[in-house]
Amino acid sequence: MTSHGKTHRIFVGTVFAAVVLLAMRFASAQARMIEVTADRDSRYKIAGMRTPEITVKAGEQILLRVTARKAKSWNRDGSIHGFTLLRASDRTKVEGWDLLFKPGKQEFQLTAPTEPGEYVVVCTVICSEEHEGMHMKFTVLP
Ligand SMILES: [Cu+2]
Repeated sequence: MTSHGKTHRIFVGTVFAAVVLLAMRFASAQARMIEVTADRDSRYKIAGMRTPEITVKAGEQILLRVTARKAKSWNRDGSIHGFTLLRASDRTKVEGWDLLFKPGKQEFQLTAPTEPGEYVVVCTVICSEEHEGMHMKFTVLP
């Protein structure tokens, strides 16, 4: 191979790597981050909100960053809280939004429902006698 050909290949390789890096940055910048604590008192918490609730746009990419803390009881598989999205109207589950949390920090890449409306997040782990109260409002805007 001529040195010119080699230089050209290095140049093309560098440009390709730069484009991939830019695309990755763009993709991660596009996802909206939502931080939730699933706490030891069997409550969801969101910083700055007295009553936690989530509002997203239909079809939006979401990065859900969760901190989970053990309450009084947990599942045999080690899950300490759940996070399942239900349609408020008929309490049916939204596909892809049936999550289980382990202790500590974890992240989920999710896509918001495409149908605008009212939803509710519920905990699916019997995490304490307060478990029934572990829910929050979730709104999908058009
Ligand atoms: Cu819970």
